[in-house]
Amino acid sequence: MQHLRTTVARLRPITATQTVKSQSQARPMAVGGALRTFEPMRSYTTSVSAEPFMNGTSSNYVEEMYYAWLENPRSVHKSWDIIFRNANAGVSPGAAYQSPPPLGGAALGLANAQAMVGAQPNMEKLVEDHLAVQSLVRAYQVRGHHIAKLDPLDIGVIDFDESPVIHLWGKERLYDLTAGGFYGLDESDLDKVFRLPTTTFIGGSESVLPLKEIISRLEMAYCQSIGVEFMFINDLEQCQWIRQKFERPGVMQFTLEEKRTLLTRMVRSTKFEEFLQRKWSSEKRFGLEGCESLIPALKTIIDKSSMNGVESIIMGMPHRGRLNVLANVIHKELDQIFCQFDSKLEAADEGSGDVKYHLGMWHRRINRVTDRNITLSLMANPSHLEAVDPVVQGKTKAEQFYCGDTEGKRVMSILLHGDAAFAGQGVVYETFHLSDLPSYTTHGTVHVVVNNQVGFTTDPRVARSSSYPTDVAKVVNAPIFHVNADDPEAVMYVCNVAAEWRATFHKDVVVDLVCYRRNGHNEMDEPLFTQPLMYKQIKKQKGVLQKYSEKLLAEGAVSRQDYEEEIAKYDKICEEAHARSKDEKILHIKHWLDSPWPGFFNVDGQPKSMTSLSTGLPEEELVHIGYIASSVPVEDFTLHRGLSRILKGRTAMVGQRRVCDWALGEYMAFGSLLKEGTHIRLSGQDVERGTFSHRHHVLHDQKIDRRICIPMNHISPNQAPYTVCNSSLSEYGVLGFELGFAMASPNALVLWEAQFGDFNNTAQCIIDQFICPGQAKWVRQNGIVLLLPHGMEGMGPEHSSARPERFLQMCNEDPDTYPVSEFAVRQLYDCNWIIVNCSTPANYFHILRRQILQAFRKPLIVITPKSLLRHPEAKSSFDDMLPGTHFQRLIPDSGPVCENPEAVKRIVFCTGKVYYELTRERNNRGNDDIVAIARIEQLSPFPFDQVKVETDRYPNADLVWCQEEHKNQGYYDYVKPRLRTTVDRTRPVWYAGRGPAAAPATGNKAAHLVELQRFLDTAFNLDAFTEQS
Ligand SMILES: Cc1ncc(C[n+]2csc(CCOP(=O)(O)OP(=O)(O)O)c2C)c(N)n1
Ligand SMILES: [Mg+2]
Repeated sequence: MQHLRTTVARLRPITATQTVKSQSQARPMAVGGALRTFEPMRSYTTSVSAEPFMNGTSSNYVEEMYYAWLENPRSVHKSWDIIFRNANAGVSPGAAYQSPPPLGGAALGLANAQAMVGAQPNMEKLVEDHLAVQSLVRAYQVRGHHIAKLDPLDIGVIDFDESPVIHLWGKERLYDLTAGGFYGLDESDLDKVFRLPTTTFIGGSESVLPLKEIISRLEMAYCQSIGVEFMFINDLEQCQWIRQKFERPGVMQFTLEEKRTLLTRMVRSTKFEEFLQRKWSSEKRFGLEGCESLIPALKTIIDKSSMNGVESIIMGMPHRGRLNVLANVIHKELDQIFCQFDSKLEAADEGSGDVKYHLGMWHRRINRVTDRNITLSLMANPSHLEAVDPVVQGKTKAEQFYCGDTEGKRVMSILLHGDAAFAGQGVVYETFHLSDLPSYTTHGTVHVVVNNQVGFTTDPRVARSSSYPTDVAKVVNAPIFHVNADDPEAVMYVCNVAAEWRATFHKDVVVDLVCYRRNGHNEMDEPLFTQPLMYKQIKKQKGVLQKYSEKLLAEGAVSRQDYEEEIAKYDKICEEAHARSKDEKILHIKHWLDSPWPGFFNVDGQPKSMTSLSTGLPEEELVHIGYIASSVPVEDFTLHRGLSRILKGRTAMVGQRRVCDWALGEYMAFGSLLKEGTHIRLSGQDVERGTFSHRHHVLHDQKIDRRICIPMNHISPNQAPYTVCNSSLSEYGVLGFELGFAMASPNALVLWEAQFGDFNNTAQCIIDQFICPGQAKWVRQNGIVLLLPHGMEGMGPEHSSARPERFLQMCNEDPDTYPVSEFAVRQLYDCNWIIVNCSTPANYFHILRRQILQAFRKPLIVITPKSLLRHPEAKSSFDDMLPGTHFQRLIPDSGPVCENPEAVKRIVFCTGKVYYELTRERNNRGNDDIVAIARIEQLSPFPFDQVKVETDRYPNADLVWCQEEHKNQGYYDYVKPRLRTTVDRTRPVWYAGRGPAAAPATGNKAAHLVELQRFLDTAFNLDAFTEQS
């Protein structure tokens, strides 16, 4: 909250009124050359507002126009000019309107108007005073939050230098008033009665109030423990809604029952941390001390949302207060939490697990306030702050999708943030930008910021350039409710409003809990090293529970005995759970699962089958889907001619040649899975057409704007829906979102395609923190598919490499051990992810189908081609896709080398597109009987068994790994030790490829071609390695 550049003095808005006033003070305004005077009292607030069209939201519009007219009468339409002149001239209500003067009669009309502007001298002052009141109201609405008492420490982390916080009735403010700085109102006006504008609700049932009362009510609404930021919202209905919520007199009153519930929640929140501190004083837990009201805040949002019909809430949050949220919001058994502090617990599940303040949780229970079922899940997350935000959104979207909740009425998300992370992490912005996109919206998220005014050891003044940590939310017009977290009733109030806002408008909203952090970043840290003054103040600060209980005791809302009993009761609960936790000898990470998949596994949590099924399809089905892919299955649709040609080409491939190209292979896989009931969601930048204009899953009518056709949704009447969506230009946010979507159900094929593979690195955190180790850390599987276009095609260093080396480097397989178990399935089950680089459309088709047909889920990384999309040889016959066929982990050479394998001098192993360059070169050289080429299609898990078949088949051949990527990139470092392990280190493995380099590819096309030819020469030169051997 530093740099609050606007101050109380700056409560004065820069409005037309102000400009008018300064101008009118400098010199009287002229209308049509004559001096402008004003009629008394009949002005704007009376006669104009009595015009029949001056009601509801139109009055705001008219109001703006009136300001503009005051500044320059010519800036509005003539008819309005006349209305305002007449109104000012005291024409009776309803009579101010006159038809505009005829063209050419301007002079006459003006003369009349001048005559109508009577000589009633007090009018100007009256109008100005009313406008001043209106400006005052607006000033509080816009900037009241600048002087609200938001900081429990009152140490002004916000830069209040130029902003004397002055109470209205204090001398300074009166001075301010009498100095003429307050819109021209002065002390003598305080008892005058003013009509309230329609843009305020402070009057309740009153339409007029004395100025003193107006100011007092505005102070109550906008300058106490709540600071409301909303006037930037460009929707009048929404602004009015918020005004009502905070301005209506008496809105912040609570029943005795509500106060007691709030106190109980505060007791639990506070005493939970105290209990942990007592028992494990030297353990890190990232406690909530200083923001204990977070717990009642969340519970209020949940209660209110449950009341509004929400049945499932998906939450994401960072470290701070996480254990408390698990215990007191999600209701994780306390003994399960406490036993996490026992370092002697043995891990029972597979995987390496995670620290206690990262684990997730899923729990269905009855909401006590509403008596309705509610499911709460807290997503497991890595340390990387805010990374979980898009994942939560994706999972929420998926749950909404699967239960047909198209408006977000039954499923919603809550995201918690730290102040420093919310302001600093770009993924927050990326996530906000998904919030209103048709295929990504979750229909409103409630964001809660634990704003303890520090990030680790860093002050806000050096951590962000915005006034508040929450400014990022303004990009989506989300209202922001700042609240002093030491005022639990105010916290409860804003949380209620936030939940109602979400239920009413289905848009994001932010609650900024302004608080402090009683301890260091964690319980071991010494905060005085870096925040000495802040922590001197914190040491003096009474705890919020103490303050609130004193308030309720003083009010008589609770008795001391009841209060003490409540504390004792919770203490007992904690002690008993602690005793039980000592019996726990084994840590079950499965108990911390955030996304169970009921029915997918057998009762022991194992896959229902470990066999490898054929992924082929009957010919009729291939033909049927192929024809859908070649057609426009709706009437009267005008297709682009170029696209008609493409579809015709597909028809020919299906009907005459029985072959698939890449796009058709993908179509066959998608179409068949949809037909079998699997939902498919393909998301990424420009995926609908395909970056390389090969896919065309969404057809656009060339004559009717926005009329589209998705043939994939016309495959069969009972098929599952197909979602294909161009995403926002984000990788981190969108990949996180799709990962979350894939988490919700195993029965969906969720794919994210990078525009070019290299862009995956802006989503690195999702890949490194979630996709690669997700199962190991959180025992949850995920079948997300990443399609990463890749290939050295002379396009320069960018757009060439999907960085396969990075994915391969993160595989959990041991390169030095030849696996003994059954390969095809067991290896897949044991791996952390699958990495493939298919060289044929048929293999691509099979891998996509296998992803769903296998009985467990693993992330699949597909290194996809670019030039192969149209390569004449990169076509597959239907024969390779029929029943009985399946994904080929390795494609052996089936040419002349098979006739006399003993005579083969070399096996060149390769993967992906370079295969076609190798075969072309081999044909040119005519040595296809002595050099075999084998394609490794599944890089990870490595097909040791099938590689062994090849190396055994050609006992006299040397082994070469050939790749088009540079030596320190691509696959070489991954493949070499595995090849060596396969041949038991009896034969060397030679390298043919580009040399090591810093960049993925040269920017020079000629150099690219020279490099290509050079490594092809090496690959086929049988003497190339003699000197090295
Ligand atoms: C992406 C990322 N960068 C850095 C860190 C290291 N880190 C952990 S907590 C923290 C400070 C967070 O401050 P804030 O968001 O205000 O939350 P608080 O700890 O104050 O509750 C930092 C920098 C991290 N966890 N994630
Ligand atoms: Mg912080």
